[in-house]
Amino acid sequence: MERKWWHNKIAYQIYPKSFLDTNGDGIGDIPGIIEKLDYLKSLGIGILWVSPVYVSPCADQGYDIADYFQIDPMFGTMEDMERLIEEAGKRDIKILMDLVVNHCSDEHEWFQRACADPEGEYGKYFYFAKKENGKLPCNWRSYFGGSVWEQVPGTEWYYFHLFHKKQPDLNWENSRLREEIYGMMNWWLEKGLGGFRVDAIINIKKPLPFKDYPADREDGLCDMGEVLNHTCGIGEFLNEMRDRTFQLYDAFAVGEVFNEKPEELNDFIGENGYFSSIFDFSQTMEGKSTKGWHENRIPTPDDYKRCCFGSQRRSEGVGFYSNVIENHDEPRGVSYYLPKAGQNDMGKKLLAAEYFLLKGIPFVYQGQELGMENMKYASIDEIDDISSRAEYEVCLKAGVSPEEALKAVNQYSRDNSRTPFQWDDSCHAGFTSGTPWLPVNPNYTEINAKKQENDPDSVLNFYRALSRLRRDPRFEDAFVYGKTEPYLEEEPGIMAYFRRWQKQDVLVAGNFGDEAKELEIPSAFAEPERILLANAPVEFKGSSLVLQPFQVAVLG
Ligand code: TEU
Ligand code: CA
Repeated sequence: MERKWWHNKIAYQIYPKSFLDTNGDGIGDIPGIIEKLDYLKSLGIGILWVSPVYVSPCADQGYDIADYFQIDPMFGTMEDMERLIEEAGKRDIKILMDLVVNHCSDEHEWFQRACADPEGEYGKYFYFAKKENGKLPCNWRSYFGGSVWEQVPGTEWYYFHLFHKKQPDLNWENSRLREEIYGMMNWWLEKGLGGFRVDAIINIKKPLPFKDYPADREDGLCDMGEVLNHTCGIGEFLNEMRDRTFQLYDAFAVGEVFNEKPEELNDFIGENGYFSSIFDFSQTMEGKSTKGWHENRIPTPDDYKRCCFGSQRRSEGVGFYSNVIENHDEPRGVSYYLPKAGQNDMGKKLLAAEYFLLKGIPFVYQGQELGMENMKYASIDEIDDISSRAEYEVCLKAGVSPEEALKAVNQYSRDNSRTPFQWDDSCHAGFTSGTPWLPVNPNYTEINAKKQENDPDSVLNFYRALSRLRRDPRFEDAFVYGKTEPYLEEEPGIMAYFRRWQKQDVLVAGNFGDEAKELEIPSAFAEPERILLANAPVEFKGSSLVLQPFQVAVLG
């Protein structure tokens, strides 16, 4: 396999609005990111994905772009962005912009022109239709609830949106639209970007002509998962996009892809795949229901292990997944994958080591390195996120009590991970001198970067150690290119694996159970000098490794 510059990188996701506010308006900004580049460097970060900072009315927190060529004043200026790229570059950190091209904002000039003349040139940048015999072209349910069709006020026209109605879908069948997008991407790449995180990209291909699929709820609509099962031919767009953009710049592109079939993985991330990598969402998808959040089931540690190992097997010899435990769309990983008894520093380090040392590119979401946790919401009125509000309604419509619906929102709300970064124990966690746009998690007095900075046993310093270990020349090839070999896979509560590469051999072993366990390991590993990292003192009994509850040990 040809070695690429991104193979051995550790990536970090910034949700700018909640990272650091430097001008007191309560909104994180680009100067705030620049201020913390040394902090990120101290974590060994080599790739920085910045969630959208383009001009946006913020119906979906920047994922509704009104101008792809301008920075929204709430985040700063284009000069700030250029300075970020430059300053990051000095520290050997590459910036990824978020590429949101399945849709734009309804306030984008293209859409404004399209609405003025749906049959004109810009109308073809979107999907417009009229009812026929009183019926819309299809009964698909948008991701944020309700029909994908929305009426253009004062006309008989409807436009298509897979997400919020303020996010009209772009028509990728139109080659002029595609040219506009590639031109825009290359304009950004010319600025020295490292590449893109590619948003919601599986949705750009629609199975046409539009038609109904069987309804799966009382609303008479059908889930997009079903529609995507009927979709083929996205490869033509994605190959073209790669050839016309990423490839010309040796850029890193990580796709937000949920539904790749095993036999398609090579097309997505193989040697000449559409993307450099795609996120592994197998654990994220585990237990999710199409009926709504109230029907979801939280994965157990054994589910988690099965998902991770499944992905490791599928991708072996094919390419690199990007590994995450959370992002801006998910609850905090430590509040989700860890059993209650393990939701403490010990458990947080266990989960960190387990996912971070898998094959693939580890992505850390801001605050994850501190072990930031879910928020507690006492009422739906405290929720900002449009998707959570819509899901709350879905629960109520399904006959779930308001208490249960609120419980589901507490568990799954996207706001959980969007609360401001906890820098210190001063007012608003040091995030802003003003009023934060979203309340800070009250646990900031306990969980904050300043407190963890000087504590050698903090979660933060454990992440730093993990990141140093991954780049340790003695083991780097094993961690980057080595095969993942599950060990004692059937042992409940235990997640253990080897990473093997030529003469380098590493064993990662962790206990998600609340009782100590003795694991028989190859005797060569059962030596104190082979302990590379652990979250508690490691004990050997002959050639057995004794793991306390929520203990993890890395041996090599
Ligand atoms: O997400 C795409 C997506 O399909 C889901 O993550 C979706 O947001 C979630 O299931 C709803 O609860 C991307 C972005 O990551 C997300 O923030 C945006 O809202 C979405 O695209 C639209 O741009
Ligand atoms: Ca600000």
